Amino acid sequence: MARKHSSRQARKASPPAPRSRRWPMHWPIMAVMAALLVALAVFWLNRSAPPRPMHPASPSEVQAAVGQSPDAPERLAVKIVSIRPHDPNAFTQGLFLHGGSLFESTGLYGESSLREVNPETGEVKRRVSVPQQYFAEGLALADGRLVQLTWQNQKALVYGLADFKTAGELPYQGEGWGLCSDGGRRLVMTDGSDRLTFRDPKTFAVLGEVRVTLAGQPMDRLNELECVDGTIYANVWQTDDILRIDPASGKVTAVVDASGLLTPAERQTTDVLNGIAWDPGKKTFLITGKLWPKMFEVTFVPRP
Ligand SMILES: [Ca+2]
Repeated sequence: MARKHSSRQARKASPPAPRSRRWPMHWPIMAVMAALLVALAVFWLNRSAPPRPMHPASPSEVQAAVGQSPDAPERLAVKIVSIRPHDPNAFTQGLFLHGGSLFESTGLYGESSLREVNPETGEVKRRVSVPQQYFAEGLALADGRLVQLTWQNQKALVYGLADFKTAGELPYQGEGWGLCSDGGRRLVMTDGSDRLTFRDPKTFAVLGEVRVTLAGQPMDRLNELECVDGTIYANVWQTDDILRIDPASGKVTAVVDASGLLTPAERQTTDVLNGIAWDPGKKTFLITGKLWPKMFEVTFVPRP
């Protein structure tokens, strides 16, 4: 008690302590100043950080950013050779030419199909429906059979080339997007990422994989594929860009700007570009897309 009393007295009696009297008067000002400094720092940091894109950069955007550096891939455009009809109800997911016929896989639940199409007229010569639980994706010829990916069922559907009869299933892990046959030696598959997976054409076993980069940046959303003499072409989902890829390194060696094939009015009723088929006889590509009313026979030329 005595100590308490005496100390209270002492405090009361002692002269004002300059520090303790000034501090209570100024701390709100200092707190406000500190808050202002923090706010300024946050503002400055946000300003100096690169803007976050609303979506991953498209290959064309990355290429434009790279400019003419030694790492920059070739800039190509499409030159139209001819225009053919395409079933506007075909939600194209896979496309390739074999023996003068076009083989096409179409997607969507309840609407997926496997087709043989006349490449000149767009006439559907044969068509089988895919069971409604599957959303069909990429298509390729593998070991003499047609192999059709499914989006999320983790199995490929196998058909006889001559009769389109079901001939088994091949399991895999992850999503199925695009597929092409690399000279019959191996299959190349995409899954919506930046990865190309190489698979055994008979067993579908994984033989290896490579990540695709453009000037060091990963290129994801790789979709429909076309294997052409050891080079891989992939269109990029939700863009009009087609990439030419070196499968050994994963490096993009050219970006093909395939925009402008459809008219603005046609774009209103169609989905994205998704279909590349190489014609080895004519050295041209057939390009189409989901619900596109046309197929375009094109060559890839230097961009103007
Ligand atoms: Ca293809």
